[in-house]
Amino acid sequence: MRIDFRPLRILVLGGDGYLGWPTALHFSAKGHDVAIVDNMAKRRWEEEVGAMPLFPIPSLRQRLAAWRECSGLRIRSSLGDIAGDFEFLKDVFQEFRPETIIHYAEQPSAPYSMIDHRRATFTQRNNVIGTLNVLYAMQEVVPHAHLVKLGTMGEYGTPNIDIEEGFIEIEHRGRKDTLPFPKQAGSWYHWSKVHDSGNISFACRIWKLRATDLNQGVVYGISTPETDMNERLVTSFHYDHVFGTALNRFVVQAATGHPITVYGGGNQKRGFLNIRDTIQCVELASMNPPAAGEFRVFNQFTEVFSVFELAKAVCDAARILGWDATIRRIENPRVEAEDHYYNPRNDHLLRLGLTPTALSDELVQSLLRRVSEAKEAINREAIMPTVQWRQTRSL
Ligand code: USQ
Repeated sequence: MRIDFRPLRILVLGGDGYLGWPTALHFSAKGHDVAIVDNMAKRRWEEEVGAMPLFPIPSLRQRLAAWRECSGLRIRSSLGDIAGDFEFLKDVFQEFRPETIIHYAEQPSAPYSMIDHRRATFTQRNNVIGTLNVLYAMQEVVPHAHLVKLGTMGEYGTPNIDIEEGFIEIEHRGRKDTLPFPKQAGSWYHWSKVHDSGNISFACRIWKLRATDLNQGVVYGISTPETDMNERLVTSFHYDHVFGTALNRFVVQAATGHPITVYGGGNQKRGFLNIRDTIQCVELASMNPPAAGEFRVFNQFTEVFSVFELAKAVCDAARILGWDATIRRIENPRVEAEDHYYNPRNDHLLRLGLTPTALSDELVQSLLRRVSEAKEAINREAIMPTVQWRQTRSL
């Protein structure tokens, strides 16, 4: 489907983060009226676990000033905690009256949620209550707005059947129904997203809200057209064992000569997508809103790889550059299936016009080159995993 342009008031919750920042820039560049809400929590969690982004990130105020200088465009911002301060959130909604609310404002790391009891309960309180507050504020202030919520493919786990998009038609004892697809999440973080999905679906049913739950796979990459405009517009790229995602970690490991850390056998499969495709998907969802009362679920990934295939792709690309990269299978700190069937569907976004960015040698090489520019800043101490699913303890 084509994206017909109509400028919208778009509120990006979590607009200072890895995905929130480039999303806000993209919608602003497209001519939408964009506002950001953030409480800078991610920056605090990074300090807490000693996991700083690869490239230094200016303050939100400095980033927004840099965007104004580079593009001539203004993005508004409000600092506050959507989970802890409902009145603040309602005030923002009342003042900005968003037509689309893109919600990234959650604790995004599975390992962080598995550190200990404090982080587990924090993750669920922060994520579940934050989303519940968004639903209540929508219902009271902007009931016609469209909620675009970042969920995760990890909600489904790895069942031995094809993974549908949110729902499955079931025949049971002679009767049929379309029911939510079974959820078998693999961390307290992933379960927080399951609880969010249930709450959003219920809010759509009782209040006729409209929402799209984007069950996203593992994102990789750093470059978007807007963040590439100036070094002060860079997004927060993590390679540490708490906030770094698989491919981003592997690229940094290869660039520093650290063996690539494949957890366990490496046959665990996941859906992956480039950061540019995250933004493409969020845009497609935003420009094609659901009907009032509709709760729809899109699976948001472009390709499926096993962890070992991913490690091998990085290794091969590094060798083409003449770097000496190796793969090391280490004991899996997580509890997850390592040999399993995996066939998730992603038809909805393709039907809306998603044009996937394939993981190629060139793409991995350009990521490797980009990361190696900051080689001196890489903290090798942050690479090996210390959070154990079987035995959660403090860092
Ligand atoms: N893995 C390794 N080696 C590493 C890091 C990870 O083998 O050094 C493996 C993990 O065991 C897992 C897979 O790679 O099987 C993916 O791990 P990840 O850390 O890249 O991703 P995950 O913890 O699942 O979480 C990330 C994001 C989260 C998002 C999720 C999508 O942090 O916000 O929801 O990807 S999904 O995985 O589809 O649930």
